[in-house]
Amino acid sequence: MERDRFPDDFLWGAATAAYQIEGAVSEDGRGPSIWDTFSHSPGNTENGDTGDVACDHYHRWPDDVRLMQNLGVEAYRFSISWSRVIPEGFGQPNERGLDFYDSLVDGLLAANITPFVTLYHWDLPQALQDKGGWANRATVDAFVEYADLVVARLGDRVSHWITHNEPQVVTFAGNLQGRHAPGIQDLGTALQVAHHLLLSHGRVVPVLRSARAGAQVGITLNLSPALPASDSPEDQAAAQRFDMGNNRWFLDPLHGRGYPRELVELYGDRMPEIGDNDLDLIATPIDFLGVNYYFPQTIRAAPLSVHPLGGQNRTPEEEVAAGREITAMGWPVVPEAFTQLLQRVHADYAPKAIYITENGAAFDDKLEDGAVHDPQRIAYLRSHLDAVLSAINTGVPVRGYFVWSLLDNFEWAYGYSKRFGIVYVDYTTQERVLKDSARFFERVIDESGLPAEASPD
Ligand code: IFM
Repeated sequence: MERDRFPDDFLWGAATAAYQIEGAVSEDGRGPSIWDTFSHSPGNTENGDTGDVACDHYHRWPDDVRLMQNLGVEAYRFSISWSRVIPEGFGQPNERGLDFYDSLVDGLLAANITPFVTLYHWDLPQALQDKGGWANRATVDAFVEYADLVVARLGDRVSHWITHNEPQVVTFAGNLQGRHAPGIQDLGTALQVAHHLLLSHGRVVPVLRSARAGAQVGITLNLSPALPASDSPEDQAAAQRFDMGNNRWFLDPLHGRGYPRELVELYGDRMPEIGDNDLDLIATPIDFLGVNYYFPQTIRAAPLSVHPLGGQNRTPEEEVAAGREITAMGWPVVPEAFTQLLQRVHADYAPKAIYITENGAAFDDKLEDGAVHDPQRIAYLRSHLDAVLSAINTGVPVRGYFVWSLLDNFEWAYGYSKRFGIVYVDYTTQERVLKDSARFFERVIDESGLPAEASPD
């Protein structure tokens, strides 16, 4: 029988990341990360925005926890700033940085909110980048040391761990396109970075799992389905290569299949150095796969000189011309692709469990008379939650959903110009205002299902 409610034990959460919300970048001994350097270099972010203050969550976290508690949020996914707890990336730990996360975890547990801790959400300590960053194999060892430290401090209370957030973005936005920190544009470097991210993941899985009986460890991938722009064999092949390069490049090795052969040949001498045991380590079994879904890509064939995968995605204007709604990011709204993606991941890789670790949308929200009416976000959340329910109804083991994001925050190269929160942040006063979508999400949690739509009259 089709269920119209989510399972009783389905977990409802909200997600954030350290550099996007914490601020306090020079406080209590925190060292600089690559995002401090990158955002402070002219021309890298919209309006020159930086994470220096962000949502000031470092000081306001008790209010933010209370806010989640009031909404009925059951789990909170946050990331640890590596350079806050080890300012130089390896070596000397910073006790005051550890104290911050220690108090946050205690505060969450006291509010009955389950912490989901991400170790790496893009903010590599600058000191490690100065030594080659993720392209340097020594960074993998530093990551293991970092995981050891965090587990020693939080592992008695944290049961859910995510090693990396979206290694695809770190790889390509950060090291091929240069639009994210550290701003490198080199395919060989990018592929070496991807390999080391995956290797570091595999190496810390047992470290995190050892923390506590029953600890669950996973990795979060941003998966973007690749839809061919037409039936032509060229577009179909380009879409398949896109899928190999962005989705399967991470999914396949994590599931013991190594890197997709066709691309290994295409990349040729730009392929990374791979140690003898690396692929086995990368395939260390995990307890869950974190899936971040926002939108699919519609791909048409293009010369290799245009894109290393020989494909090009449709522009926002083309998406609109094709009849699709787009968000403030220019991303098309395609909930049915979410169901298909989850079914495909289940069919092809059969992870033990899946958590939707991010899903949400940016729109041009306005604070008017103390309220933020965001019907488009509510519609987006409704249709995407419905898509998750459809996947569950066909047997996909989705165990929870984290909305991106709890708060409006620093949206990387877009600075503060894009608002993803269900809670509006007034950056001049740091006041938090619940958007209508926060009230909607509160009802979803309460009913563990989709509230009936209000009738138009
Ligand atoms: O803000 C980001 C987040 O850091 C990672 N996933 C996508 C979000 C929206 O772009």
